[in-house]
Formats: sequence, structure tokens, C-alpha cells
Amino acid sequence: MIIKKVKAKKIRNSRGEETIKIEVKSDKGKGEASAPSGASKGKYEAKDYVLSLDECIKFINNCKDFKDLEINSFEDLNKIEAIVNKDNLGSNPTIALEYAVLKCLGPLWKVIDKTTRQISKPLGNVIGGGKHIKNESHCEFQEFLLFPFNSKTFGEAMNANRLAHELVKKKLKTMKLKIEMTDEGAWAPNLKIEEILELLKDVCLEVQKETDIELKIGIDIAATSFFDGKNYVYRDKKLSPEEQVEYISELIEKYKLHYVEDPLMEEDFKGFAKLNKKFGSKCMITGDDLTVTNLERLKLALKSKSINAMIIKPNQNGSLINTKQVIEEANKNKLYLIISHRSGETNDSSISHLAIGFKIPIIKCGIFGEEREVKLKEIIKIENQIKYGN
Ligand code: 2PG
Ligand code: MG
Repeated sequence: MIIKKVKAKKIRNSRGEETIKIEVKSDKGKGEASAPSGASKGKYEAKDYVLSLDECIKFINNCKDFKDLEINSFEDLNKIEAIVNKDNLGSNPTIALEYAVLKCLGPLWKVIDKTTRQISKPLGNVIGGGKHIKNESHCEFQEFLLFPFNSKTFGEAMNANRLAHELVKKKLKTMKLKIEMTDEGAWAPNLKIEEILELLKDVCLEVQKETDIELKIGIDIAATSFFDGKNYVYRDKKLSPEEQVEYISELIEKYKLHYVEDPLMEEDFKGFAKLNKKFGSKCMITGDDLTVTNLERLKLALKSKSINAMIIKPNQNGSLINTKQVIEEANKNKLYLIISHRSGETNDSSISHLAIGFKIPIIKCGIFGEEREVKLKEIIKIENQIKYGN
């Protein structure tokens, strides 16, 4: 495939922030993609924009080096990264450009691996707080998530999560609570952590009664966001790092948590390791801000046995080539992988294709809202293509 034209422009994400969209025209076909942005960013994430968004757009639109560049495979992305990369423009222009270029070669999942048959499962954000809501008086934990454990198809899993999302709203109404939403389309009730988990326990039972799908509960604590340098600061208590490990241990046991992301702040490899040692056989102890889709951080986490699961966010890394290396290293070390949306999302569904192409078992995404649903529906589309070839 020969690149004919690359065009960048400004769009807005689901939070109303400006971000980049890139269109690539080639002799074979077109590709377009855009980049998301996080609110609870890890300290070690690649910078999303090194130059201003306007400067990035100008650079791409005036660059003569793309024209007639030949790209035939994922590996050829190194030709793109020689022109645009996380160091000169930033991670967002780079990944959007890389997605768009690969899409010129056909459906992205097929470009990555057309032999794959594995369909990911959704991990859906149903209730939230932390940095994903404006109202700081709400719950410190960023996300309460549901995982349809025994679903057979993606559609079945998605519907179970959607039913749970509806049931939570009904319960909040009955409780006469104000109905608010997080950036990711999850409910944001002003309830205590334990009250939320109790409510979810009931909702999971109701969903199981109706659908036979067993929903397991997970949490993204995003603990860095309420760590003051010494303690984890809750509305009603302050916990030392040791006490935080104890508290999270209690929650894992009491609510049979299946998934726990960033339970401690982003430097505390040892604290993660304590939880992983205790619960690693039955709960995914997951690094996000800890590992930031970065090979060096992953190696540190492996060395200290901090995690058994890891979030993959391509724009945390800033290069699709390096993201693939991180995925390979994590697979080699038998970590569970979870590919994830960001809180500020666009209608781009490239991560759904990456989930399938790289055989990533779980996709973490919101349950409700256009920018979230487009990613879930894309997986169903790919599932059908794989099953029925259409
Ligand atoms: C997270 C993400 C996505 P953000 O912490 O896992 O849910 O949030 O994009 O704000 O970093
Ligand atoms: Mg997270």
C-alpha cells in the first residue's frame, strides 16, 4: 500500500476536550482514527502532546515525508515512527496516525492477526467516582466494574452488563439518590464504598436470576488520586499504606472481588506484591498507573511480583510497535491482559480491533454512551466476521 495523503484535524472527545483525528488516503483504501485522553493519568505515561495540538496538526498537514511511503504490515509502522513519534509530537498524534495507516490495509484486527479466533470479554464500568466526577464529595474509588464470567458470546456479556447498569439506576431512584454520571457513563451515587458493593452484590444476583450470567465484581481504585504522599485520604478516614493493604484485603474477601486495579499508589510495587501474594490465585491484581503500558515498568512489576494482570492503553505508551512488545512480554510471563478505553473517549474503535488482533482476553470499557457502545458493538461485528465470515 502506498500512502497518498495524510490529513489531521481537531475534534472533541466525550469530555469536550480537543483532540486529534487523522485521515490517511492510500492507493488501496482509506483509514481514519482519533485519540482519547485520560483524567487519572499515571506519572510515567508518555506525554499525549509534546507540541500543542495546533502545532501537531500543522506538522502533519505540512509534512512531505508521508507521500509515497510504502506500508505493507504492522512492522512497517517503524517508517511512520521515523517521522512522527511520542518524542517529537506526542503519544496521541502517533497512535492515531498508526491506527489510520494500518486501517488502509484492511480491518485492523486482520492486519494484526487474521488467524485469531479468540473473542475478548467486556469488563464494564457501572458505578464510579474519584477523578471521573466533578463532585469531589463522592466516592474515592474511581470505578466499580462488572465481569460476565460465564457468558458465551460478547453480545450476551454486553447485555448482562447493560441490564446491571439499568438495575443500578432503578435502585438509586428507589433510594431517592441524585442521579449523576461519571465521565465514562457510570452512575455516580453519593454512597460509601461498602454501600456500593452491597448494592452491586444484589444487582449481580438479580442479573443472574434473569439471564444465568454470573457477574463478578471488580474495582479500579486509582489509589494515586487520593494518596497525599503519606496516607490514603478517604472522606471518613486516613489509611497508611499498610492499612490500605489490609482494607483492600478485607474488601476482596468480603465481596469476592475478581478484579482489583491500582489498589496502591503508582510507586508502591511492594504493596501490590503483598496483595498479589495473598490473592493472586483468585483475583486479578492489576497494574495501570503502576505499569503505564511501559516495558521497563512492566519488568519492575514482574521482578517484584507485584501483579498478575495488566492494563494495556496504547496512548499511555505512545507507540504501537512498543505496545506490541509490552503485550508479548506480559504474555510470556502469563499475565492477564486487559485493553482499556480512556475516560475522555472518541468514537474510534481501534482498541476493539487490538483486543481481537492481539488476543487480549478482556476489554475494559464503559457500558453506556455513544463513545463506549461503539467499541462494544465493534467487537460483536468482528465476532460475527470471525464466526460467519461476513
Ligand atoms: C483508568 C482510566 C480508564 P483515565 O484509570 O483505568 O477507565 O481512566 O482514562 O482517566 O486514566
Ligand atoms: Mg485505571
